[in-house]
Amino acid sequence: MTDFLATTTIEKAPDSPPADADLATMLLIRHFELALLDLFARGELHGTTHTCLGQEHVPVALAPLLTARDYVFSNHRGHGHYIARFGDPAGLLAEIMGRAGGVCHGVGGSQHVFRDRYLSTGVQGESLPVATGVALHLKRDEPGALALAYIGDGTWGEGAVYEALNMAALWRLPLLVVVENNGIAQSTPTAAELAGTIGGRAAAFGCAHLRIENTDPAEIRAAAGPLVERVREGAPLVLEFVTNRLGPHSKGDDTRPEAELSRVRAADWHTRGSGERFAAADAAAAARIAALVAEVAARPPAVWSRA
Ligand SMILES: Cc1ncc(C[n+]2csc(CCOP(=O)(O)OP(=O)(O)O)c2C)c(N)n1
Repeated sequence: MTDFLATTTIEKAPDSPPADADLATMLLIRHFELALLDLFARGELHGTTHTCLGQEHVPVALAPLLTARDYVFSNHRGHGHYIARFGDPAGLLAEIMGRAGGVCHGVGGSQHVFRDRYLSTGVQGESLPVATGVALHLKRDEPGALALAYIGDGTWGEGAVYEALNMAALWRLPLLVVVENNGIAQSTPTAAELAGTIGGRAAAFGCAHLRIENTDPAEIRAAAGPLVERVREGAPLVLEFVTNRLGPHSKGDDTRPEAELSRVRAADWHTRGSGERFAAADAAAAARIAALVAEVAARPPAVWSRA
């Protein structure tokens, strides 16, 4: 096994807040998600949602490593993936609220969003075989572009994940698998459902694996950037982020003991944020989202037509 294939870990960032632009997007996602939970609690949203509270840094770190030609396949916990990719909280909020201006005219909702080369699904593991097929197309017809698929740790329980990785590795496809390992799948701790490690799984297919225990987007990019460039040349990569799921699985369904919730809150990047720069950016993001919620709530319902 070469150094390139070996599992590497980059560890915790210092507690200083990220650079301004990254911090602003992380906070925008944070307040977007908090607003959604609030809207649900007030009975103003229907259906369901899964927030990415605690995981905001992941798509923020990756966004500048991607180009417009790359495909992104998101999952049920995808609001941050979308906002980091497009900088469009208004289109997503309108989509989730079923209001005019929704990115899919209100028919996609929280989990099924389609825009340009971005597609999300609520079906666990569904996206990886699709991303692998797209990666094959890219290799043949658009060399240099890649397909990224976000999955959770629990999604390694889906056989389709292994079939996809096998083909991607065999055919040397530009596939980037981003694992948000938050230590839990709905209500099942990872330790109770996953034998071995995610790095071991990547190694079994001869894929590179980078494990990231860091929430600073710039540090993450410095470590992951060169490996992402190799993905473009046909070296599939499993990027594993060790994260915390700060909120419930969806809305109000958190079964974790209080001690675990306290640990998760203490480790959260937002809890650890401090200083005037952080406080000012936090207040600005909260105000922007509050204004957005009021503005979108006042819009007429979304209308979808097949035309
Ligand atoms: C095929 C399939 N089975 C079950 C579900 C129900 N479900 C939605 S999310 C989830 C847990 C996902 O856990 P993980 O992959 O770790 O992601 P996380 O929710 O922690 O981000 C389950 C079981 C589903 N959406 N799709």
